[in-house]
Amino acid sequence: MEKLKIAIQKSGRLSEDSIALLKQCGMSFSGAGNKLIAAVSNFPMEILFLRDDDIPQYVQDGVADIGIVGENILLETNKKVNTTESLGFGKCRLALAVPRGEEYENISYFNGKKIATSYPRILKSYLDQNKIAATIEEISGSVEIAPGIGLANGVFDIVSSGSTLLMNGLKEVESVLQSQAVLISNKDLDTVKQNLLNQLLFRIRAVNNAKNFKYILLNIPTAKIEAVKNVIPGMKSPTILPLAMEGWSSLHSVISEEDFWSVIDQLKTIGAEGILVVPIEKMVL
Ligand code: PRT
Ligand code: ZN
Repeated sequence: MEKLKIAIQKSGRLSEDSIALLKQCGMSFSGAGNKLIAAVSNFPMEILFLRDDDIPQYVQDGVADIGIVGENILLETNKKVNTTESLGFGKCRLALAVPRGEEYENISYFNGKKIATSYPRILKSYLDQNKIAATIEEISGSVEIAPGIGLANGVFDIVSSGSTLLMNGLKEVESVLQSQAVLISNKDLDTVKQNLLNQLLFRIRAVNNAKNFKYILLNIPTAKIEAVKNVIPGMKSPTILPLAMEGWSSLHSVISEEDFWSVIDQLKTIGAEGILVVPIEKMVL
């Protein structure tokens, strides 16, 4: 039987979330981290553990059918693959930074300057777009130390919390690209593999939808049900059950994580009691 081969990062910032996502999608496997390949026992799938930089190439060449990789790597390697789904983890940005003491007004600062980066392709296209003539110094790691040792005037690197820049006396001056982990796929999957990919996508969406919502249960005076309905956005039709206590009902619904705290506050004001909020494991819409 044909198997869908998925490439994920062997060990690094995307590994844990990639493995967790596959497990939440019901994939049963072991040996992650110390093997090159793991077989999934309950789905026609094989997992290849690779360096993130190599994943787009492997997917383009069909050594892997699909892969999980950061958009930063996908854009930099510029391979011909389909971007199938954004996964919502591994979020970061690619940014330009300069020594904290520098006076910086706008991007023209970089004219005639030298910028150290591991992302020369993305940087070049950004500089070209902005008509900036700067020298790109390509280095493969520890980019943030380049200005301190006199190798460059600024850096173009991944930032997430900003603490690496801070520790190296740098300040972010331009945020160039937002990135997150994405599912990529080979452009010529046969129908069997395309079908398997569709099944996986169905599961990924159910898992990721669920992450954005909570199940809420609360007790409310029956007379206040209309008011509650107005507070919970997007609620089609809540489940309402009478409580043993006269004049009170139990209301069940789904609310989005984003609205969570403001909704809870309003519900309390309306008179809701015994509010329970429960995580949802899967959500099929
Ligand atoms: O060994 P392999 O080549 O597979 O791994 P790697 O070392 O090249 O990559 P890894 O594991 O560091 O990152 C994998 C992917 O995670 C990246 O390609 C991004 O898509 C994503 N990601 C998310 C990050 C970060 N957040 C991040 N903070 N990748 C790197 N960083 C580094 C950054 O380079 C900088 O040194 O963390 C530092 C900045 O972090 P803050 O929080 O101090 O700003
Ligand atoms: Zn890498």
